[in-house]
Amino acid sequence: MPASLSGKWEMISNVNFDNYMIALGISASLRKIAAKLTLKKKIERQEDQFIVKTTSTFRNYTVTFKVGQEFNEFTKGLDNRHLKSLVRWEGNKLICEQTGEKKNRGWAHWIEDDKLHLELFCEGQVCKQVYKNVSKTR
Ligand code: ECB
Repeated sequence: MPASLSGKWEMISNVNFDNYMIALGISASLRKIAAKLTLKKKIERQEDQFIVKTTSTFRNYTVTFKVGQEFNEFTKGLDNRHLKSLVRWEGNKLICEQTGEKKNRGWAHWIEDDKLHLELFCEGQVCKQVYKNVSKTR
């Protein structure tokens, strides 16, 4: 059973995604496409280095970071903003603060009941996504 964030995950629920995208300033036409997607995550971890790949039939997005080391993030294909991002552990939650034009922006990942949980937040809006594990085991 997956006790870590690493592995392959597929979205099974997505609450308040539209308001999160509105907070990011995403156009109505793009939001309509994005709302229909079943997002997948592939999370790889090597010591404190993480690679988080979000994929879909429409667009993909990859971020690579080390816990505790601020990095420059460009949200290419999302809202296309430049951010200063910092990821830290808070208990069993992996938390990212994304500093830039938008206030109170970031995300949090954790495992609960063998599911990958994700909160995406921006300017008071919180989108809550849950992913099931689809890692191949043999
Ligand atoms: C990569 C799929 C993008 C599909 C939506 C395309 C356009 C809509 C534009 C912006 C919407 C904002 C976010 C899209 C939702 C998910 C993308 C990744 C969100 C994120 O920051 O994930 C973190 C935590 O897992 C790692 O990058």
